[in-house]
Amino acid sequence: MPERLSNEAIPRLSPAVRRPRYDRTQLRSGIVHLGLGAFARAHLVDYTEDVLEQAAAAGRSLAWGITGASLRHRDQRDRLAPQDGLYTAIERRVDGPTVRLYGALREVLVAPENPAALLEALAAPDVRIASLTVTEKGYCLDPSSGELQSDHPDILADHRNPDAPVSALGYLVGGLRLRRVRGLAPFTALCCDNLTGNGAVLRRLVLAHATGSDPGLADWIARFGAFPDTMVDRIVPATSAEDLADAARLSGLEDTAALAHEPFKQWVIQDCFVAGDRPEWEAAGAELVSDVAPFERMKLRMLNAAHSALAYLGYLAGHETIGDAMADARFAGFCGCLWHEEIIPAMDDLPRPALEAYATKLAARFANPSIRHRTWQIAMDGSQKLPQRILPTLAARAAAGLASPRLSLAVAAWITYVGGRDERGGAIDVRDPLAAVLRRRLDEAGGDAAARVRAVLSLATIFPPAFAENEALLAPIVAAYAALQHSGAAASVASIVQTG
Ligand code: CS2
Repeated sequence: MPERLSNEAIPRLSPAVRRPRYDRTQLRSGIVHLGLGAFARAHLVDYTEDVLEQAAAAGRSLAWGITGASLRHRDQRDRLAPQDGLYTAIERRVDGPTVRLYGALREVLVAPENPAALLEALAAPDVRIASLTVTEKGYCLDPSSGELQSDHPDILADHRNPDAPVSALGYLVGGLRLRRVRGLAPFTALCCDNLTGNGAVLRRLVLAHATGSDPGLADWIARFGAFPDTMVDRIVPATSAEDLADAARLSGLEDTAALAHEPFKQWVIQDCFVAGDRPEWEAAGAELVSDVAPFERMKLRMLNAAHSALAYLGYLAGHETIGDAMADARFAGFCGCLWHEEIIPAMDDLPRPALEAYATKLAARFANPSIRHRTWQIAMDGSQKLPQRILPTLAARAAAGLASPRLSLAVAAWITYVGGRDERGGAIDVRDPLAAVLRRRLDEAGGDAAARVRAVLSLATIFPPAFAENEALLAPIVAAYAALQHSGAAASVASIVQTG
């Protein structure tokens, strides 16, 4: 067993590993990040690590270190704390892997163990940004309307006990409350999740949450706070045993917090921070813009939509990863048609050549065989993802009188998936906050395809009110659903590639 990664062990890292080019002992936390999954550690931390290196090279202070916080589980902290917050990331390039050691993470908190410590961290004068990757469901919003679910158990718990919140929103509001009392400026709340208008949504949710307990605080946040929109992009699968073994082999040290990611990364950020105070992320390649919406629409409706479509259809057909699905010519062809025939034509406000070029790049990223991104992982939480990934394109096309056989098939595949049985009759481990509701509706609807589809599409928290009433939307989904039950995902996918 190799030595465990830690500050002391750094000299024994393999020389090939790129390591922090700054003095970690000088780091101060300027950012508190909520939701310390692999994505944030391969994206926010990656950009910030570059900023810290550049600050050190220029002789500036290291004021943008990161305090990470897990809102539920202790596992990230348990892996990272014995390693002094250090971890390595494997960049899985087509020409072979490279490894980088990240030092930007100063400490990791586990909110339920000590809520006051996280609230204090958020209220620290040095902290100017609270960033979040808590996944779609972490915002306690109604996916269809984007409004706060004020009867969500976590929100009710926050109101009962504001000094020991449960939700991410509760922590943001609690941290802002302390800052106001102490005469500090608010932090900028930086949403890094795949939601449409994510900054505006977060602002609305935070204000709704604060209004519920303290309208004066809500006014203060509305006046002085900032909630930039962002578009975040990097494919970072959940770490596998193989990733950990590769990290140990490549770095020479044991690292239980290692991760693997693709080479590509993109971050588009609306440049509106409290007092303009933010890291120079543009020096690390981020794009600071005044309007994120076109970037975000392109990413959610092309990358994430295709991801979800491939996840449900691929899973049903027995493909373990997106790469496996893309290695199947039927699925690669389907994905190409999905972009070129259905999604791109529905984004007529964006330049067609840029969208075509984007699709070509996405196809190559999805096909990267060294990225093992499981269809099952992406299939999680579909009820929270479809409303921003697939439904707007479907609705826009229907309004224009256009058929969308591939998007309809994707929705039908999701309905099949949440039904809980794969094509070989095996049980599917469906992870979704609405899994039980969806399953009940399907069971109650009986065996008729139209009744089953209608039972799901009439769920107002996911679908806009008119969705299930619109025959032009409903009928193709019912037909695709029936075809999936009859001939399976691979045949359904292949048939649409041919007739497209
Ligand atoms: C994926 C995303 O899990 C999912 O739903 O679609 O995590 C995707 O990999 C990222 O958004 C890529 O930036």
